[in-house]
Amino acid sequence: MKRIITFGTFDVFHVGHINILERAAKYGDFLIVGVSSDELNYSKKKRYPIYSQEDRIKIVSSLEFVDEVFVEESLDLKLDYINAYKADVLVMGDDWDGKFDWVKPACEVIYLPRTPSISTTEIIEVVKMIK
Ligand code: C2G
Repeated sequence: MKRIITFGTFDVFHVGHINILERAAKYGDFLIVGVSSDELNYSKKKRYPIYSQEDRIKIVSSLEFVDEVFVEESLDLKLDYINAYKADVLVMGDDWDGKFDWVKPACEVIYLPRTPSISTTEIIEVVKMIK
């Protein structure tokens, strides 16, 4: 039984998020998702996500290929989460390419290509321009 872990904010949930979670799930038998807390986002981006942590967790938990969800409180705790959830493989989008290689050899690390032409930031920009 292979356990996969991935992390993300999953704000303004879109098809790029579905695609990475669906592909991550195919690498094993059990998919665990760390959803970044509102405070972690604030510390990184100096703004809170549009969707609350509670709503983002509810959306990700509702997906049929997601088995377990927890709150990611800090980027520096990756290894602790990997160990706590007994993950065999860490999957991330390739915007993070190389950034989490330091968790090897605790687990395998795979970076998957991002879905082109869609992001939360772009959606927010487009919506802002609508009159
Ligand atoms: N993603 C993707 N294609 C897109 C947009 C996002 O494959 N068009 C992927 C990202 O590469 C990431 C996941 O979806 O693996 C979640 O993306 P974000 O919500 O932007 O998460 P992020 O803020 O990058 O994660 O430990 C990492 C943190 O949790 C932050």
